[in-house]
Amino acid sequence: KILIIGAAGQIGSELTYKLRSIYGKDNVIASDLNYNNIELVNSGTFEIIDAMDYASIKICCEKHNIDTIYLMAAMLSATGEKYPMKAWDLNMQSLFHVLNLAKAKAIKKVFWPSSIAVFGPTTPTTDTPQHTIMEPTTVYGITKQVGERWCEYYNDKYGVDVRSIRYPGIISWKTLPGGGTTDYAVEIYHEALKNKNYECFLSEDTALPMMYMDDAIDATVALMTANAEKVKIRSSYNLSGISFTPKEIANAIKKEIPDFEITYKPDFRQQIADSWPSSIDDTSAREDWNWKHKFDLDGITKDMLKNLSSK
Ligand code: VAH
Repeated sequence: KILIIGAAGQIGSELTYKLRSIYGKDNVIASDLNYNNIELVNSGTFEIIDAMDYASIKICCEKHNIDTIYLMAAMLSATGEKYPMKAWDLNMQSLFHVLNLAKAKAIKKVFWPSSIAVFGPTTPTTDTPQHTIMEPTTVYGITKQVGERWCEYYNDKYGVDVRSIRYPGIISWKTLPGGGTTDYAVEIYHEALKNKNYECFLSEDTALPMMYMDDAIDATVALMTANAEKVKIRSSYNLSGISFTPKEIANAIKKEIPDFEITYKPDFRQQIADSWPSSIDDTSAREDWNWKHKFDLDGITKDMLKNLSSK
């Protein structure tokens, strides 16, 4: 059976629904810190797990006969800059707990999300290669860079089947933005429908790698269901769909909402965004487990506005 830790989060909540549609509702256990996401709690088996508490994870795995864990709990880039040591403790302790369960053979397989945040200002910014300089300047990015090293170490030394993807910014409508620097690209759709205008916390020409949630979920399932020998990279796979700037996403919205207006008021998150690449080379993912994205910016915009208006 599958356990999702951090199932109430942006990716965790959609992974829960997708994995239940593939493996059957009773074979996917959702968990998070509290019962706040009532829809998720009522959608199937739900357990309270504090990702920093080894015992709560171990007990849940024994109770439900878990063999695969998707560890989706983390503190993201912007929030991590406000609480550096909390971000380090949460992001690292949770990873060690799950890797050590796999090392002890209590579970068989692990998915752990990395991020383009592993890259820093000295990384080549366009078509960022799979193997390159990584000097991340955010706590979140540091935890992802170090986490990748540990994933590769546990795979190499203990044969742990851990798999990982460096997610770009992810756009989705089911959950509200959760403290990410790329979350301007989620907020903008909510504001466009509510107020027909948006004050963007990044400058108009800040290009960032992005992906629609449907593509991110499909890539995660493709990686986790690939034959183990195809998964040649055990740190984390570069992955990208598209790249765009706030100006480009605003123009895409204007095609659907002609009188939408955007203004720009960069804040501390501009420095974070400036330290990240503007586009990613994901050839390894395309070659190893035939990844390809489906959604372009117009497709994302239409789907976001349709789903948010009917929500
Ligand atoms: C963040 N959405 O902004 C996350 C992600 C690449 C960005 O890691 O922190």
